[in-house]
Amino acid sequence: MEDLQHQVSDYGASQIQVLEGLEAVRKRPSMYIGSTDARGLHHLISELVDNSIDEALAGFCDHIYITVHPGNRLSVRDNGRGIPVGLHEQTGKNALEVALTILHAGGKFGGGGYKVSGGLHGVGLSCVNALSEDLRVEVRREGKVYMQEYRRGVPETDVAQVGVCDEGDTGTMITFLPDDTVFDDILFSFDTMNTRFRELAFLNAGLRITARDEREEPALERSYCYEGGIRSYVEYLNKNKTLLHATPICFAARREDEEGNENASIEVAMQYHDGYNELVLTYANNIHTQEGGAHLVGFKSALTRVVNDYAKKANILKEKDSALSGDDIREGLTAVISVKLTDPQFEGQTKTKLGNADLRPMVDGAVAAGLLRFLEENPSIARMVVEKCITAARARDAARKARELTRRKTALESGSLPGKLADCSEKDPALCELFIVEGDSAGGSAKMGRNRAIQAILPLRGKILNVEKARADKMYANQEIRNMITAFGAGIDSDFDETKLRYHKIICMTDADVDGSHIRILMLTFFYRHMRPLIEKGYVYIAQPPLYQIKRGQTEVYVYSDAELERKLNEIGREPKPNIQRYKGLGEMNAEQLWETTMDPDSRVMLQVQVEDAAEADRLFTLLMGDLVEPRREFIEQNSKLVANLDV
Ligand code: 0RA
Repeated sequence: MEDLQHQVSDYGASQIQVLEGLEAVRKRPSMYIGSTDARGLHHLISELVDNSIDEALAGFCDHIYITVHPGNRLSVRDNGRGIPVGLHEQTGKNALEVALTILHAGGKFGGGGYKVSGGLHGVGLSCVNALSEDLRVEVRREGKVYMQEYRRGVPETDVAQVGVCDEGDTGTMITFLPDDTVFDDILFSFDTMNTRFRELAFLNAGLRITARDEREEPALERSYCYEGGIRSYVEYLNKNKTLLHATPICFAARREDEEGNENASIEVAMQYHDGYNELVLTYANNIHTQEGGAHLVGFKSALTRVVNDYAKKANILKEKDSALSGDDIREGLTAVISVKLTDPQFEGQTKTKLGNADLRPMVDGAVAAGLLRFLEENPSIARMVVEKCITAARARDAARKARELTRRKTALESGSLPGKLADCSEKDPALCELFIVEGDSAGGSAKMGRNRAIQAILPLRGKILNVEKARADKMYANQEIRNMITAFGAGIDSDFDETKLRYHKIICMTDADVDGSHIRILMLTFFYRHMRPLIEKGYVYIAQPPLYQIKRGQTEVYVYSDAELERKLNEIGREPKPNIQRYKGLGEMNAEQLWETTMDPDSRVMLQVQVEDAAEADRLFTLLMGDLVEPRREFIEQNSKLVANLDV
């Protein structure tokens, strides 16, 4: 009797804890999933998929299915062992219910092994449950099918057996509807999720991830599985590049503790191309370590040391020459470093810097040994790589001189701004906007139509230099580029200083045609490659001039897309026939029209450029600006997609 009472009161206490826990998540969702915008919404998918990935890392699951159902209900299913079902001693509840209601319980009982969900994402299943209008979990284990349903994190039913299945048919399926009273919008983006699924498939060789979008008719399906793992990832990233060697160079190593249990594994794949950009992506337990850390430091130090040693030994670099810098050696390099470890330490501002110091010598050792061997076994490739590094060093030298010249010149001209710039009178950068306008004639209208207090205009003549195909020294010599650098006032490359930026809105205003979109891409490429904080911090915008003017009598309305034209015409009626004018260029609008439709802060529509994913952005810019003409044309034809791809 006493015992029973004890149990009952324990149960009561744990029940209250659960409700308090989930209530906390619902009250402050951003504390648990970062935000309640599109990013937070997609975080819910990661929470579930990460648990299934953990099951894959443990070696029990090789296929994950994600389905978006009509109405934005989403399910994640895997063929792992299935979340345990049965009495959970500590709480007296079903273990499955515990996994779904106790914060951080999700995939964590068991211990040991590599875990994604132990990293940033560790808030688990219960968090998704708390933020779902409804959720249903189905587990297949030991020939039985179990099910439980929830509303906003509260059980609607007990865990119950609802059927039977084959003994070998095991797994977990979770289906949920995000709570529309929590999220700004519950629209899942199939593109956004697939970018992550592809990345996860690269990082976990052999794992298959299949995604279906059943909101479309017919349904869309994408399936990702790469037997080559990160080797395939590097091949994918380098797809539209001209390569210096046919296949990526790969290294791997593992480490065990005293009992012989593996506690760390590292994998590296790298490949040089003939371009100028460096792309080194690092991961720890499948989490993109944006701030780098021990694994990146180990890789860089080994690479710099080994290439210098080899270059001297092979007498390509002479005794008197100065050593090649790490930057020179990484020019034109694409690399992926993926480490998995049992106790990842995430540090840094965004908790994406790997802290485990012991990983540094481990990665250094594996890369040094593997790379030296590769260079010695492939002397002709080795010579090409070293010569490319030497050229990079010379170009960097020339660029530095050119940059110093630009800087000195600016100083001599006593801070003078480009002659073509029509500046604004306001001095507080937070209030200032700079329109970069295609063509002198549109520039003229913009100058006349603007609000002089806060809006500055910089006209650009013709196409600007394609920086993707020019080394830095040539870039600094280009007048249009120099005008932008001086107008922005914040410097460039390693000198870039955001605090000196003269405008907090930099707005690309180009025609709504193929040339306009090309110029816009050239500008964005320049910003992305040489003033990346501009894009990362959201200072760059794309103006949206209207496509049509509809006029009837004294009324004029502007519309910005074909779909909107259709809608507007239905709204106002087609009789008497309105006059529809299609704008081909900004130059066709007078100053007043340009202000009214595109520049007036109170009524304009602008797109903010955001690049969330470095890998995708790099691929995109290579694709757009690189040597291969075919994919570029295809891209320009579907230009509207750029916006979607850049997530603006
Ligand atoms: C803990 C123990 C066991 C499986 C899981 C967690 C598990 C959790 C999730 C979440 C999504 N899919 C999952 N698959 C498995 C297995 C315990 C055992 O069978 O020995």
